[in-house]
Amino acid sequence: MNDRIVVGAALYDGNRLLAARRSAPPELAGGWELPGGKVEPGERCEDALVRELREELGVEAVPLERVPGQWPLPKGYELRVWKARLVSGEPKPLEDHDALRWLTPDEVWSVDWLAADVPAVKAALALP
Ligand code: 9L3
Ligand code: MG
Repeated sequence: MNDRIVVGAALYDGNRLLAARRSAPPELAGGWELPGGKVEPGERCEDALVRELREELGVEAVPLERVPGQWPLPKGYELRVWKARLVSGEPKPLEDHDALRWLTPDEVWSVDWLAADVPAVKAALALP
């Protein structure tokens, strides 16, 4: 069962990592995250990731390897992250975000990541 799993994408353009600023809910607004969202009942995590990137950013992407680890979220949810490759489209903040940034390696820690995303981003950056 993929109950209470949230998937996030470490989406790269060369060495730049995409960060998305949440516009909702109010308690998370302004925080930056790896784009993604809740896995639906019966849905595979990788399928959820593709669906979320389509809905939130208007892009087609393919999941690559899973980033080792999982990180606790409120309400018993858990964040899992996949590296992902952009196939087509230019990401736009269509849903739940009000800004996007492609961060170079020296800019990665210049945004205010959500708490769960800090270790997730560290783990993603640690991958070759
Ligand atoms: N969340 C945290 N980091 C992330 C993502 C994609 C999501 N990288 C948290 C925010 C919400 C919950 O997970 O509390 C569900 O996310 P969404 O379905 O509202 O995107
Ligand atoms: Mg989301």
